Amino acid sequence: MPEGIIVKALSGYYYVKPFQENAIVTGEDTVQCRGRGILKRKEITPLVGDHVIYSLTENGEGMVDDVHPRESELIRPPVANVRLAVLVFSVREPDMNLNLLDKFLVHIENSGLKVLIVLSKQDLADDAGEATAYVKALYEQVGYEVMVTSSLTGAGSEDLRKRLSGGISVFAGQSGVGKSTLLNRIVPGLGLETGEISLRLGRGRHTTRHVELMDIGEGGFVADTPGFSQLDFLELGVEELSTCFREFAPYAEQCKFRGCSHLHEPGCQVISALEQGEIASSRYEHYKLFYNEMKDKKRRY
Ligand SMILES: Nc1nc2c(ncn2[C@@H]2O[C@H](COP(=O)(O)OP(=O)(O)O)[C@@H](O)[C@H]2O)c(=O)[nH]1
Ligand SMILES: [Mg+2]
Ligand SMILES: [Zn+2]
Repeated sequence: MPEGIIVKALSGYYYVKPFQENAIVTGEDTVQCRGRGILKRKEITPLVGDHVIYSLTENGEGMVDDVHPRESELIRPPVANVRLAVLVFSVREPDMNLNLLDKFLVHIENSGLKVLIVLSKQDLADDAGEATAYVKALYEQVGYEVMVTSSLTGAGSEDLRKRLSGGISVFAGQSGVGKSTLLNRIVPGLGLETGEISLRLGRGRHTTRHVELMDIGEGGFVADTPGFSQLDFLELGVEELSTCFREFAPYAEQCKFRGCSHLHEPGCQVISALEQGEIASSRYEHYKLFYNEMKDKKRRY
């Protein structure tokens, strides 16, 4: 029986992109499928990103017969088997927002996804790229993969295209950082709306928009979803926050007190690493900020 990947789910239909010889075949048309009753009895709700087995019916449509076990499952956006979270932050317009970047990273660290940080609109840098180079080095030191791109000059887009092949990625980032322009640059003919228009339409419609995987060739699929940017820390316990700052780990192990919050305790090795410049002050400041935000939130319930 044929197999494929669900690229869209809408009004009770699943749109399945067929596989051939067990590889994702891009450029093929999707098959509009209903879910078989047996899935409901097995309590399986197919998700976008699911690898499914389906059969063709007489009317040119199909039936999803079974869903392969998931490698991962994101709740927001609801996508299965995401391999990579791509965080897009522009050098300017809007300005680089490290607070938001660290917030995204905390959230993703907690989800177990791989992360790629893309610093976009490099052509707008007004300091010969110094600030961008600093941010790149900072996050690489922490252990993240960072790419620098410009959709104007095309810099970095080929590397990014290669990085996205062969799996499902989720793009996240503020409105206007250049996500759609970047995807258009990578995939000729994709034709995503960009700029003012998409900004205006995007506002206030975040919750109702459905998720859809874009076929970007060579087995790569991308979900470009604004929903991912609405982050809160509801699911995360304040005790777990420091583990989401991965560069704290080697120091946190050596703190004098078990359950050290790394805020004021004597013998805190995270604080002494900060003082010795081994932990970036922006990262530590954001840790403190998020910690207090989480405490405040708890108090309010
Ligand atoms: N100078 C410059 N402008 C860009 C670049 N990428 C996108 N833009 C502009 O930034 C605006 C927002 O881009 P868009 O792709 O819609 O952002 P999105 O909301 O993240 O999808 C548009 O006016 C684009 O033309 C870039 O690399 N350099
Ligand atoms: Mg866009
Ligand atoms: Zn400590």
